Amino acid sequence: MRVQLVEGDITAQDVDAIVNAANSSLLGGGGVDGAIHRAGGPEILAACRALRESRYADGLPAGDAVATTAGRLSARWVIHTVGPVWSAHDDRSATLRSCYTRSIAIADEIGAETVAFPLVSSGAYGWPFDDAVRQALTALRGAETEVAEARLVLFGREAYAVAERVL
Ligand code: AR6
Repeated sequence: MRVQLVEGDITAQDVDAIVNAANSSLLGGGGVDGAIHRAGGPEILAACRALRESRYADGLPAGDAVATTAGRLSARWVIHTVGPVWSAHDDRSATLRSCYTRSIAIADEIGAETVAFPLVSSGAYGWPFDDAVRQALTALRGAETEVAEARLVLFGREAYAVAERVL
């Protein structure tokens, strides 16, 4: 799998699947989650509600991932994953890497060949930016998959510059 850094808005990526940095409720939020629901429209929320009424009555656990329609986005699917909240005294990095590897496994299941990721947990969930990039790249580079391309989408020039330095 090719892994590359891209600067931009994840909702504008021309890929088969877009990964959402959601929360366990799957019912929307701010940041990248809000942007994806706004751009994709109400079909995504309806699909998330259906998941809460069936497989994920207690919510989607941190580190796991699940796919829904992408509504009116150009992607076919949104893969929702839930990052861990940063903790200075508890190492949750395996859960963060699992967001990437589980999302790639879901992409394999649905047949997505190109997947765009946001930098999970690096916003509202407070993960230090450099380390969030490091965890993402470690997880993606180690993944065994049929996915041809994973794009890590950095929001803004500064975020992109920092990620490039880490790379
Ligand atoms: N495209 C790409 N990246 C973006 C975009 C965008 N349109 N918008 C923001 N980012 P966050 P988290 C970047 O907070 O830390 C939500 O409320 C942003 O700059 O979206 O995993 C959920 O519902 C940051 O680097 O996700 C959860 O409650 C990165 O995306 C909670 O936030 C992730 O920031 C999840 O927090």
